[in-house]
Amino acid sequence: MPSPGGLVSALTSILQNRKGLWIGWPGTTDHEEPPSTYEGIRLKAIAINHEEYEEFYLGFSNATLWPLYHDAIRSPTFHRKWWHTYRDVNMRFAQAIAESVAPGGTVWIHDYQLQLVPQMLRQLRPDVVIGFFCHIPFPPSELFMQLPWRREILTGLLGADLIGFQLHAGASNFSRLARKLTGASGTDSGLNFEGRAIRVGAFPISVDCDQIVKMAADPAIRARAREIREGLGNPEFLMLGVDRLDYTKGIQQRIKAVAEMLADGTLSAERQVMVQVAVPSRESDAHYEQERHELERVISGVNGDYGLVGHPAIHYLHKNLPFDELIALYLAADIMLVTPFRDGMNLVAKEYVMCRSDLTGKLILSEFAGAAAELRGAFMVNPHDLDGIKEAILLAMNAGPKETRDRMARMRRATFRRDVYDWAKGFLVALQQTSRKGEPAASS
Ligand code: GDG
Repeated sequence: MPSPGGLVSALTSILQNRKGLWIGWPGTTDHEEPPSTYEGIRLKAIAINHEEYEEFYLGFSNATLWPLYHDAIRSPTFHRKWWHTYRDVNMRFAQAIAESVAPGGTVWIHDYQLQLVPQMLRQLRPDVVIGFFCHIPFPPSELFMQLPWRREILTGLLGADLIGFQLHAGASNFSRLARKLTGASGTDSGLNFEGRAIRVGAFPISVDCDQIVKMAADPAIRARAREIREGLGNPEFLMLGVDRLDYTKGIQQRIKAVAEMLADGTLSAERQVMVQVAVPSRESDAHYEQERHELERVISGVNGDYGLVGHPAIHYLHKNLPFDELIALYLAADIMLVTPFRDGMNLVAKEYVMCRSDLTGKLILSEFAGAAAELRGAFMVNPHDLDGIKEAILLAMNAGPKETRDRMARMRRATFRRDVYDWAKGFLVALQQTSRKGEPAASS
């Protein structure tokens, strides 16, 4: 069952219109026959066995690259065996694509798990147009240089005609590293490598604005939002966090900030309630298991210390909710807390903003989320600064209707400017232009 987020919807409609083929790993190591179509799109499943799941997925993708690309918030682990399996699985993807793509066809490769595929595919099929998009931050040299296979990863990506990142910083980090380590020449937006011109750029992802606005106006979902508030005792302020349970998301930090405010009497469990949804993620990884245990220990401590009978201070849900329910929660929340230590974009922040058509609701946003570049109307925080988070909560609570409206209107304008369909179209148009240009980019 695919996740019902905006990314899947956007890619679904693009693939439907272009009669595309979706190649991917179905997310399980079971031997069950995977479906061959989804909403009229042809699917091609790449099988991954249990050992590859451990070494390619949990290992190299999520215990080496994920922490390294997120400011090394946890120490990245480097294992040669994981690297070999990452290479093997990337080759399997490249071969599957090479067998399926029409002559001169277009291939769009997504994310850090498949960074070697562009170059592998180019060797197998020099006729095809290749785009790559990195959904997570691309780290600066100081961090990336730790990677024992740094040159191979860069060369892998350089197989693409267009390499897209969420922000200019990612594009610039990548281009600089490519020039330093691979012999590529050029600028932050265009490189020459092995006689080919490669475009590098920022393509900030977004959400399906119209769909979210429509859902947020649905009377049944609005009634559910009221019911949620009533169920919580109609608090003065409802604070909400929605994240995959991931150590990069800064969930514990915001809980600690709320706990300190409960301790000093700025908040009380009866009047101000917090709801934290933590969606299960990468559960067989030890780091994630540890994060879950710590988070649950902190939350139960806060409830033990400051909750009252019938009024826990923090309502905690460790589950994947239907998207309707998420929209109802966004509608019910007065303050949305999005405090990652580092995040490529953060779609939750944009989804919240899209739900608030009456211009109520306040967003507290980490300056280290990609979304901070666009959502300038948020109450910005440094997620490492507990006092700063507390101050931002207080500022948000005390902001009057005019300030709240102005901030929300500004954030909605910024989000409406480019939805997820514009993002996908923008990338694909740039990809076609890049591949047609042919001549090498200007070198510096
Ligand atoms: C990666 C990058 C980048 C969450 N809980 C539920 C649920 N969700 C949906 C949200 C949102 C999506 O999951 C989460 O997206 P984020 O962007 O917040 O975070 P990551 O999962 O880390 O995504 C990130 C993104 O890729 C896209 O490029 O922004 O930086 O890390 O759409 O709505 N959906 C449902 N139930 C839930 O309980 N149905």
